[in-house]
Amino acid sequence: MSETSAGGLARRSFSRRLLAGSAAAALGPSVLAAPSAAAAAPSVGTAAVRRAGPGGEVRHMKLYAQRLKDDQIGYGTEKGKATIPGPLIELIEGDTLHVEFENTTDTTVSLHPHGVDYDRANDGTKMNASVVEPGGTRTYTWRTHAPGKRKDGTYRPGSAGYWHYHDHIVGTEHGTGGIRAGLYGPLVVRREGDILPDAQFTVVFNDMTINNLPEGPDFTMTVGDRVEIIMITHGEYYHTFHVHGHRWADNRTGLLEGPGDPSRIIDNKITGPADSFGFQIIAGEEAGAGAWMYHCHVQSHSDMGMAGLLLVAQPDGTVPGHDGHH
Ligand SMILES: [Cu+2]
Repeated sequence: MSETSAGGLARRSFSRRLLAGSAAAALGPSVLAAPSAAAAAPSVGTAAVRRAGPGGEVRHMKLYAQRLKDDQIGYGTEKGKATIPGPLIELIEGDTLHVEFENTTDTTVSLHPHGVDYDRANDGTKMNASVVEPGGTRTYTWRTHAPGKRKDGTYRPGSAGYWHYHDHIVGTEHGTGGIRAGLYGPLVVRREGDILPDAQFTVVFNDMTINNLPEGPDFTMTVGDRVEIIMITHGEYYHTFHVHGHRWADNRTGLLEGPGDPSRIIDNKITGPADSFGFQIIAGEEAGAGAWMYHCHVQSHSDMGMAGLLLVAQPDGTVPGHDGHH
């Protein structure tokens, strides 16, 4: 469908089938929008940013494990609507989340989070007797906390970060088969005052796939949008994550705190199994509208399909230099 890139390079490895449906699924629903996010309209290209309100809420959600086509398995917030990656779960430091998890598959599955606080009963492992048999339901409880000082005067980190969750029992007691099949998803914990994005996309390097697709999904946005990328790696390999035309700060939020913030600015980051990070960009800032690649920069990996596009549209919806299928 698309013949050449702006640079004239044959888009051999980018001749992709249209993956609009998959891309939409990859975005996933933001199941737990931050409280202050609901009120204000997205402030695209304006001076005002929206910020996370205070934490401390007790939240509840339903999550289902479901078999999908081609031996894949996914998590979803509604029965029959599982996606790979699973739904984006967002919390603010201080929040508690109760996940009522139902296993609609024919195999024992579980839910194991990274980054948040949980006790043995919520570990999601066979060892700690917290897996879910076929047809079973279990409520997992995750807690989070703000940073503070311990009694001994040392500093205790908060829970904020770009984290993720995954199965820990399908195939092996490490969930190797479940992760391979698609049982994983993003988990974002914000600190009160963190800047909220207009749009969010999750990219998971899983073995040699992105989001269990043979070629990476494309993500559509408009110039000036504050876009959050949540990047997770699973599987057997190390990768490097690179975005064209945009850069970010290599710190917790991916954003600079001020002109003196010493965080290194990068556009490429090495990432290994179970690593996760995230950042925000202003779509097309300095680069302009266009089709901007994101890809693994291990050359053989990108050549084999570990690449997709950030389709940064102009306000009229067109993407200059792109074939216009979107
Ligand atoms: Cu790679």
